[in-house]
Amino acid sequence: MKTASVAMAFLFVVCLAVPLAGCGGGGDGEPIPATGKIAFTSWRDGNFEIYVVNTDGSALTNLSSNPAQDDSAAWSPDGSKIAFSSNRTGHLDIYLMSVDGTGLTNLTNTPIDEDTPAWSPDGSKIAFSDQEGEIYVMNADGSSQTRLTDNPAWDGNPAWSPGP
Ligand SMILES: [Ca+2]
Ligand SMILES: [Ca+2]
Repeated sequence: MKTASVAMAFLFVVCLAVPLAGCGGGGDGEPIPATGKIAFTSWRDGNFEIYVVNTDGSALTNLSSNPAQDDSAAWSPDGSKIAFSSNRTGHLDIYLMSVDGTGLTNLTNTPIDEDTPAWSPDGSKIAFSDQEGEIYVMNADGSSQTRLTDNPAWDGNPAWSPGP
């Protein structure tokens, strides 16, 4: 019991000292940890917007600032970008922006609705669903959109596994 306690204490100290060496991710081949912010959707300015806030509640920032519906924020694994859905062209598309709200890119740009982006762990691909209730995957630059399901029932809300 005592040995286990000492071992746990040692592990705790090691994790504090070298947080990138394998205790919390970020080592070789691992995704860099998120930047300590929470992205969420808010109606506080009269329409859906993507906001980010620090985990202590400070530095609340509206990243989308558009009268359209902006929703379903998803951080890239390296913490540098946010994928989200917006209907600013009249239909929902999957967009990408930097974490400061710049560099907005429409990844899907189709006349039907796409929503609920989900990143692959390596950040190279994004899964999403469309208004027909099918699941798709594409490269993170919007290329090679591929439908994964073909079912008369509704399929949605994709979630990517962290490992193989
Ligand atoms: Ca909006
Ligand atoms: Ca679309």
